[in-house]
Amino acid sequence: ISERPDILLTTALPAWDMEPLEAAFTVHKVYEAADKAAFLAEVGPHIRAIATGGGTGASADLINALPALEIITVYGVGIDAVDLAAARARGIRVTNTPDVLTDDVADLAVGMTLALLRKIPEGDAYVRSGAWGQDGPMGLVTRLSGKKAGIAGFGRIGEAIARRLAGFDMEIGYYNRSSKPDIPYPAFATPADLAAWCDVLVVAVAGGAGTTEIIDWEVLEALGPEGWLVNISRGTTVDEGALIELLEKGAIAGAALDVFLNEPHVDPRFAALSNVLLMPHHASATVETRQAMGQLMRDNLTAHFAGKPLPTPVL
Ligand code: 8YV
Repeated sequence: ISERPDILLTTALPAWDMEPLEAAFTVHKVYEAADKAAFLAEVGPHIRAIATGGGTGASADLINALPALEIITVYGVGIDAVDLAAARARGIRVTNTPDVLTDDVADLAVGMTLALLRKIPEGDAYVRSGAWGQDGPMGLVTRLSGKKAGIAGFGRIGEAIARRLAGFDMEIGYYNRSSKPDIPYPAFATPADLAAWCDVLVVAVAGGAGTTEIIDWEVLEALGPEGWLVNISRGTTVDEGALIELLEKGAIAGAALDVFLNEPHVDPRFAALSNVLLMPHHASATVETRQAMGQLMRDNLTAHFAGKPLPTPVL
């Protein structure tokens, strides 16, 4: 019998995480298995914990294939890919990595907003290609300051984005499903109301069934041809088909997206659009934040197996 509890790792982690994880646990890398079902049939009965990513999560099928499962630790703040009902039904604990990634996610939202309106990637390409010398100055772009930023989802990350965009002298408004009495910015009753008011709509809602396509055709139309969309939440929160159609017709000005419906396999129509800025789900992907996320995930595992209170429980 191993003294190191058996854990199922569903996603590759940096070496700085693997070393301490493998020192404390017997780590089974399901993502490396050629035959996942056979792998699970073999190691499944011993697995006491799942360590998983925000996008990968843990399905009911996976949870139910692991009879000794006690805890699911998510390397990410979003727990929408974990079947919480299946976990709850078996009394399985769930943890995530809130707070440690807030600043970096908010930074990327701001960076993408600036890059989108100021056309920073286009400017870089303009210099590199020699177009500047050949064709003269690049076309004019859009100012950020003085414009209205609408934050859809005013949790920790939404609030951090608002604080930063206020520093760029943007006017801030927000939509949140529950009221936020201490927030100094105007609240809007629906995402469509917020979209109709703002110039830049930043989506920072949690993913999951409750927010699926919360940014729908109506909201995008309300944003309008002078309006910009920024999404750092989940691909599911935006009606992607509607977004692409409206971008193609110029019915919204542009979009900066860090998340997509079928990521990492992004709808190829995005790449054909000139009014989008595309990022590979990178908002939390700094060395500093990823180290903190790995540490917090291990802290939750260690606390669980020591019978101590979990640092960041969801369930
Ligand atoms: C991912 C994220 O977890 O925190 C989240 O919810 O989406 C990201 O931080 C990251 O890609 C690792 O899976």
